[in-house]
Amino acid sequence: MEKLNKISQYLACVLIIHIVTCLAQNPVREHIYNRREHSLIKPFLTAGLSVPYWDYTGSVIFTQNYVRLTPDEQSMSGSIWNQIPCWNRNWEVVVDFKVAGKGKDLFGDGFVVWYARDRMITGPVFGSKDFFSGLAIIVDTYSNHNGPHNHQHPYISAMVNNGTLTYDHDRDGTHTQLAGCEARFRNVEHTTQLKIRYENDVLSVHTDLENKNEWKECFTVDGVELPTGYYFGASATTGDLSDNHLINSIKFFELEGATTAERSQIIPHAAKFEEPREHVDDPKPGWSNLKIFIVILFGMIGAVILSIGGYMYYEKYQQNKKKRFY
Ligand SMILES: [Ca+2]
Repeated sequence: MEKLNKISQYLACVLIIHIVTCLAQNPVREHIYNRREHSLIKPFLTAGLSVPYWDYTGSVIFTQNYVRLTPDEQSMSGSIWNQIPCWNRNWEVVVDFKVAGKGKDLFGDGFVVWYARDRMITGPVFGSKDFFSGLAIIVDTYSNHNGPHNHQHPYISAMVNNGTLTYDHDRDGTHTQLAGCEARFRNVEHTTQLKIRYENDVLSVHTDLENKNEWKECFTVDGVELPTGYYFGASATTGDLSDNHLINSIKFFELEGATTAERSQIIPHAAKFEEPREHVDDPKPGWSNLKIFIVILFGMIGAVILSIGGYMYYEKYQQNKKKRFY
């Protein structure tokens, strides 16, 4: 009997140690659940050649290993859209992607990961509609603009739109972005990933681009209000310049927080972002300091010559006047 007690005590001890170890390894606070209906994972195609939970437009093709949004050819455009609206208050989406092409210095245009009200509508914003409602995580590979907002490309940025803002390609969307970061991911062999996390109105984007298997912060912004009931999607476009834009997987994770329809009526809003400004053409190149100096110098010389000339004329006039009296 005593032996049985000791054994049960021992087993209880082992069980407690096991639970404590498990809790230490998997902190309870995360509560992340992968949700299949918002994810795009292999095998993409069913036996009947349909794609569960996703629709697609344009140049999209599905292979065994990836979904190709565009090929490395000019003037291509394609999008994929989740069929099921997302009712989760808090979520995380991990996009495994590949951007590669023949172009060494010139390539484009890029792709967008969407959380938007309207789906399957093609348009000018990387293959999808402008004046959208929702969130766009824009992965812009081509710099359309060298100006005051200049940064290196590729560039990842976020835009929240309530349907009234236009994405200004000529300014690479810098007038409407919440935040952004430079990123290098083209033509690499290893996996490149993007993690978009939306939790209690805080939006953060992390990248894993250097094959180190660790997340690097791109940006975090708070005060981002997004309704529930929108759709996830991805779209890409090529123009004069091109690239293969491939999606290897989209994994959706449910974070702790209510699944709610109550938030479906709120209007997308970001507390902090650059106010939309009128599209102003670049100013004509300004005068250089040297040019200004030369102009001032010649101006002064001119003024001196005029003064001397004037004085000499005056002197001569006075002399002529005196002559007339004599
Ligand atoms: Ca661009």
